[in-house]
Amino acid sequence: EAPDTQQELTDGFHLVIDAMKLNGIDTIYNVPGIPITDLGRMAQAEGIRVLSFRHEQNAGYAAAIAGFLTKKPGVCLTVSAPGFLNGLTALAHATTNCFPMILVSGSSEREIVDLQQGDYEEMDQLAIAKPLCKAAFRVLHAQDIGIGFARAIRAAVSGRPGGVYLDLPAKLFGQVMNAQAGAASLVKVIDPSPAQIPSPDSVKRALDVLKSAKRPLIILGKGAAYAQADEAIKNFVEKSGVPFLPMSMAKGLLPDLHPQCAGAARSTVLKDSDVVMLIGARLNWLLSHGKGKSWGDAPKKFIQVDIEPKEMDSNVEIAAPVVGDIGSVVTAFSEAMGSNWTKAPVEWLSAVQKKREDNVAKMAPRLMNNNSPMDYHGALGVLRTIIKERPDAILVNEGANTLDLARGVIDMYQPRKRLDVGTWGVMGIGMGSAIAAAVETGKPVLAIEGDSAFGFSGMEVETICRYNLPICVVIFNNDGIYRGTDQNSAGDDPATTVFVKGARYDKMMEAFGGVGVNATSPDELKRAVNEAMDSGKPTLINAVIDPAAGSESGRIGNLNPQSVLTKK
Ligand code: OXT
Ligand code: MG
Repeated sequence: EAPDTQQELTDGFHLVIDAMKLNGIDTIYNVPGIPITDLGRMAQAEGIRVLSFRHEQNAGYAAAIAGFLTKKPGVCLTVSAPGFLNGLTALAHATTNCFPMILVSGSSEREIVDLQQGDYEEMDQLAIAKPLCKAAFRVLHAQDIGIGFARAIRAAVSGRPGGVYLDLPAKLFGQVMNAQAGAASLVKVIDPSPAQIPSPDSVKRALDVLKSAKRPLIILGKGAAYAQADEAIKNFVEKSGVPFLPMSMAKGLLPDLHPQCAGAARSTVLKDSDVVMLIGARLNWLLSHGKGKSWGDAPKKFIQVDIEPKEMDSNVEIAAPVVGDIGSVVTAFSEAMGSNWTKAPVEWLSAVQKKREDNVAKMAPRLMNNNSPMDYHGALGVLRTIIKERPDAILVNEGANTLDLARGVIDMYQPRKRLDVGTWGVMGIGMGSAIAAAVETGKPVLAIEGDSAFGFSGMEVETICRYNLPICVVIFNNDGIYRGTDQNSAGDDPATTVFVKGARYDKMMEAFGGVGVNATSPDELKRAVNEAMDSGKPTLINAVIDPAAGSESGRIGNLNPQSVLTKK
């Protein structure tokens, strides 16, 4: 009798796996350990791709960017307390950036945790996760696993996407129940992020404001890239004839070389525009909150397209708020514009194009710089050509100077190909993002990393080698944070912002069987990157950059607090 009964039972492990499979979750980014080691093993055996990382934060950043790339929640799986905490930064990052992600964490026994009796890895994880994510749930009974996952998935992707925490206490995995009842308890989430159609009044109001403009501007944020409404956005932007400014991760949504692109005329369009339409972009610090010096003195009207009503009027008055999903909104705009919409004034577009050409011309000679050691522009000049020749490759980018200069120098040609530090400017997204990009898209990845930035996730080069992923990491090695030339004026310790001089990061890659290259000139760099992109072999290139080349905090040095007492 025993074997038959066994066959009719299922358990928490399998219900978790079945719930994910039923909802199309095919990849898990994790670090194994008690109580989720077997869950990972079993999930792998059941056909889910389970990628094991060296640190949960990197697995979490991978899940977060997987959510951005796919519009499905990226799943990160961690062990209790310390593993959970390691994953939490990424969960908060996902929430801040509006990426759908679920942090699934094993946890210790409720009865012991709640009485604070000192369980193995004791922590009230649900309470700690709550303020850092969009929603947090705990499942105590096997029959609720289906509902628990359904709620987590819907919370992550509906409305404004974000991070969700799902707490699974160890005991849950071993709970058994009737297999048929178990299967019936699972929930397939129907239409997880329903279209949100904007009200016709709001569409009309927005177009009336846009029509009244003499110098209109469209700002495309990463929300617009996330929407995967690429054609609809392109149609609207082209029909309007309005110059557009892509935020960092919206670069390539329309190509940077598009005649309406104002990326290389940023200061001018912010200052001189009279009507600004924000599409999936927020008026946060990256846009100087929509006010102050960078926005000029002339009066300005804002139109804002966002799925989150609370985003409106966050920093300045929004003359025309349009609440809806971006695909539905821009489609409604194009329809309401009809066939005889008057495009934005050509004098304005010409003025923007003139400024753009001036800036591009100013930069051009610097990109040819063949110095050794390299400076940023010389090194980025060759990488820019490589992306031009391989527009479907994914570019991952972090650092300070390495980030800010690469953003300006490297043109993007396709949507969702540029992945970077996001809203928080967080160092450490590099290897997790690169791994998820390779896994989710199958495309080659070029990760351009400051030497400091790389250090936050560097151990994952082993992960890259282990899964043999087509990732080429280029480290802009200038011996430190911002610059490698700081001196400690008061003792023998190295200055706080410098690293070992002449470090050879390429050797790290060789330790795990990948290809390591030390590149000291733009020519060497070009050859090595092309080789890596052609071969698809895990590669790390130590690009030797002049330690004096960078500037403090890259383009955002103004954010460092200053006192008259310490002013140099
Ligand atoms: O129009 P104007 O004339 O103004 O010109 C603009 C454009 O029009 C023009 N442009 C072009 N010209 C010609 N051709 C082309 N194609 C072109 N395209 C544009 O160029 C200018 C500039 O354009 P841009 O960049 O668009 O405009 P701007 O004014 O810069 O925009 C403002 C911002 C705010 C939108 C933009 O700057 C931005 O997006 N910035 C993001 C900055 C950011 O997030 N930085 C990361 C954080 S910095 C710091 O915090 C660091 N830390 C601390 C730390 C962090 N972050 N995290 C954690 C977990 N712990 C600690 C650390 C440790 S950075 C860092 C490490 C740094 O060292 P590394 O070794 O890694 O890096 P290196 O510096 O290389 O050594
Ligand atoms: Mg550096």
